[in-house]
Amino acid sequence: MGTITPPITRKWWKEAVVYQVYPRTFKDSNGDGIGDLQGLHHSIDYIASLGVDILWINPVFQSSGYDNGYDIVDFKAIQPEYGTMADLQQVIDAAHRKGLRIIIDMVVNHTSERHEWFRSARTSREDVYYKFYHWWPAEKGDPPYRCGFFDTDGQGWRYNKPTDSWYLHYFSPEQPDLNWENPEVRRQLYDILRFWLAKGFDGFRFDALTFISKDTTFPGITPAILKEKYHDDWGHYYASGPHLHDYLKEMRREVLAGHDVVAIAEAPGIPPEDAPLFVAEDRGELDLITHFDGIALGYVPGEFKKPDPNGYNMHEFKKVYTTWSDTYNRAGWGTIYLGNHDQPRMVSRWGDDGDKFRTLSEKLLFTFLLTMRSTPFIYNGDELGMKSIRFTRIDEYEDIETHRIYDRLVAKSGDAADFLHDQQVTGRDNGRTPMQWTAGPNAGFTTGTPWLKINPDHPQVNRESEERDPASVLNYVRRLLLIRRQCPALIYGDYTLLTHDDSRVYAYIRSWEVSTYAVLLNFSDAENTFDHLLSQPAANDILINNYPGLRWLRTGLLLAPWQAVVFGCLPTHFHVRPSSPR
Ligand code: TEU
Ligand code: CA
Repeated sequence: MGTITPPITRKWWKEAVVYQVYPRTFKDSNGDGIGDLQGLHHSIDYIASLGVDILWINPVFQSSGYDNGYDIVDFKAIQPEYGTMADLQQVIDAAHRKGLRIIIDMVVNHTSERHEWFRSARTSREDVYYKFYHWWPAEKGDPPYRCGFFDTDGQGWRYNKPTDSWYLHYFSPEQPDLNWENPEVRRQLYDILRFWLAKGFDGFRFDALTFISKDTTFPGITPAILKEKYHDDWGHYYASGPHLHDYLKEMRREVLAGHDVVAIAEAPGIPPEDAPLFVAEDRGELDLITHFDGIALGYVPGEFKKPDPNGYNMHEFKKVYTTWSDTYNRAGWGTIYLGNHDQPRMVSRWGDDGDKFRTLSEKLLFTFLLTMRSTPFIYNGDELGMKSIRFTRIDEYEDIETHRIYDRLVAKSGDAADFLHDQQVTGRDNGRTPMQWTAGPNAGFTTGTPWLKINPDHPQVNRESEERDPASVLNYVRRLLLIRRQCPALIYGDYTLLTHDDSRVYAYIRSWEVSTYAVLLNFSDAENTFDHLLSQPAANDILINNYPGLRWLRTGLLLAPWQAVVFGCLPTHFHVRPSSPR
């Protein structure tokens, strides 16, 4: 990409592809059944072999283990089950030697209840750490309702006897929210961030960062207000704190400025029109945010992760990704992901994970992910085509979210059968089953007993056999990553949606200067004709195709079920007739 001058500022993190490793699930090195840093260290060659650029690891800090590391007890220590600080340093150094950048997940919205700050805070209102958290004194009556996502009573406040007050927790009661309105809290957190930059990390993925600022008058939020002002979404209210942007600017000045690092925030509750406020270069805040509009599709609005029986709708899907892509034409740069550690497996959610179409649809999803105008995130195991495990019993789950909501429903109605059924589609543990390295015992993940059941399909779906198969998902992903690297137009080029009205085919053009690419994706298990091509591209204009060939009809191209194809050639050779925007 030596000579290009894109219409926007070039940055390594715009041209990069992120690979997310959930360490618990990735590779166990000592037989205790839990993935660890040495396991990751020995897998760096594999990660580099994919052709990705940035490695994001989920939290490995000392934690009380309620939420797999998202409940931090000591921000500067490593959870012993993952290894030591020296092990982490080896991972950082090995990644750098392989030309990878590496970023760490920082959880700064809350701590563990066992963090020394909170243990001290909860003893007395006079304690210096009391003001590190948010409290509602009991003499003011019951606190105004807040949603606690992972609490059995659904409440975001928990009563603490020694202080006779309630503390705020947006997630579980074991995860009290830090009081960012207190400058001393921010000072301490910035110090922690500097500590990790000094270890050699190339940036951060900030957990739930849009939730950090709170209106400490804690106004009443009635269901009517929530509906009218916040789209019935607590995440949207939580992301509306009064000083959010002040803190992000301060963090940039105090910590990030002068470092060649990337700052990525998980950004629940942010609508596309607000995204530039976070990532426009002249704002001096963040570099990238990850939105939730895509992964919310196909769920019943207002109900907790209830799958829509009709699945997701292609019109909505195209609308979400087109809107977000257009947002960043004005300012900033986007991200795209179809799965992560909080989601079911992407092939189960967006493709068809049945035997017939699993490989084809997984390849189609990767074709989409890696040809959009955004920094793509690949979640470990998706490159093998891993699918959701679909547990049937509550005791098979480890996830705090599943357990707490199950308990809440059982307490309420004595029955959580429907919920368990829904969790087969939406549950987070679907995406957390151990990585499938081999066809052998425990998929080569561990020599011990895995912390979470391994998907029984691992004899068919595993790295070892896919390495040998040129037609595997793994090798397809490698080819796509190479193509993205070689075609700057697939990174920086304009995005133009072609199939506005088609309910099954998602097709778009990526173009920039003399390069034009057409991406054709048949999101269905039926054949579909595509008639936007006026002439037949030559065989060597096909960059990638998840089928051995193409079928041309007089009326156009006949796309096979879940067929994905990318054409590339000069715009003059390649006749494209975009449909008029709706
Ligand atoms: O996710 C939190 C997050 O913002 C959403 O998934 C949230 O549950 C949703 O907006 C509620 O409507 C992060 C981590 O990725 C997750 O693994 C942690 O459990 C969570 O924060 C708490 O730290
Ligand atoms: Ca281990």
